[in-house]
Amino acid sequence: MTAPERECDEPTVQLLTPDGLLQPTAAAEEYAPLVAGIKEEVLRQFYRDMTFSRRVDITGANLQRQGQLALWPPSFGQEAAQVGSARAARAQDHLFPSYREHIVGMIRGLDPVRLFALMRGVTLGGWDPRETGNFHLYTLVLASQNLHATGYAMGLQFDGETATGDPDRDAAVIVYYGDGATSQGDANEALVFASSYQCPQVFFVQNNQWAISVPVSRQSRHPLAHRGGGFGMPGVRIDGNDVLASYLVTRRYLDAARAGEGPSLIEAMTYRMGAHTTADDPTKYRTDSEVELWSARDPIVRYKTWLSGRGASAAFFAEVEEEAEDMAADLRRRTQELVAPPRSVIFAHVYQDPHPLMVEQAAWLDAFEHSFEEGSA
Ligand SMILES: Cc1ncc(C[n+]2csc(CCOP(=O)(O)OP(=O)(O)O)c2C)c(N)n1
Repeated sequence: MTAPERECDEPTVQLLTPDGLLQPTAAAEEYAPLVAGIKEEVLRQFYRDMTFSRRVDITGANLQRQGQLALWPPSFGQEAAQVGSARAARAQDHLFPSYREHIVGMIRGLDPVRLFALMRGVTLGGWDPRETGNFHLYTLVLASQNLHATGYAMGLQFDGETATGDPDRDAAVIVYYGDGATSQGDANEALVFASSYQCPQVFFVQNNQWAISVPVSRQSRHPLAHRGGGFGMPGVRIDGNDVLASYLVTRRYLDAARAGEGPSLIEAMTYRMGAHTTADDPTKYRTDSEVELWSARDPIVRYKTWLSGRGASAAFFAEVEEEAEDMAADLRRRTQELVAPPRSVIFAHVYQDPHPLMVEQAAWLDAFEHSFEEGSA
């Protein structure tokens, strides 16, 4: 059974229809009046962010095909879910990604060349979250970030960094994970602890319908949003391709978390338009008609239609395109200039003090590398 066949009548918060009309669903009624309160510059920024996100994806995929990156995990199609939720976070909040939240990191100030360095394999790790707006490290170990995030949220609580009543200081945590990751033990343990301790945390599930080749219908027999209720916290399904829904619903639950009202779970219904990664061929397991169905729900197209209807000019859209192209050109240039570190770096962070076996291995590697030099036997 393919993913769309499993779509059901679960109430879904949607403000913008796929045609770009502001027509809130019943579940979105309480959010509809809030749209008018979002400043025009913020609305424009959502569009800029989503355009940048897609441009970064195209750049990453192309560079991988040219042999400049080892791998690229695209977020193509998931722009609205990511941008809306990231823009809902405050400066003091902490964001824990999986491996696909490129624009979330960029919104928090991460230079995308750091992501490309990771995918090029010229760095062993990530970044210092204190320098990236509390955007924590990527992880390929599904749902490991959920435990890190809940641990962090518990820490904020124990340290009195939340629920003090000062909105400029109170902090919350948001963790991003996929529909496949919801089946991991870690994801469920994190929900238990977050609920028991009433942590200031939002669990943001991007239900992009597929866990590589496994459809969400195999992961869960009921909407993932219901998992929230099962753990004693609110669970809400949103149209993840609607940036307004993503922004307003995440803002509401992050505000609640900071105010001491505990955790919540948001299921953002979206679709991975591209491959799982550049190492995957989705035509092997999903149909063209399914992809077409979701293409018609493109998050950027609908938002552009809505913004145009509100008066955004062709000049604005052209300017954003140009900015995105400049960003991509700069990114391509800097990626190709990245230099691989010496192989000995693999020993750098294993032990604090020299370890005899490691010293021996490092010497072996050194001799091995020298054996390729001219004149070596
Ligand atoms: C603990 C663990 N088990 C298995 C894998 C292999 N794996 C990598 S991605 C993936 C599917 C993840 O799907 P989902 O959580 O829906 O996220 P998406 O990639 O669709 O964003 C799997 C099984 C892994 N990385 N980590």
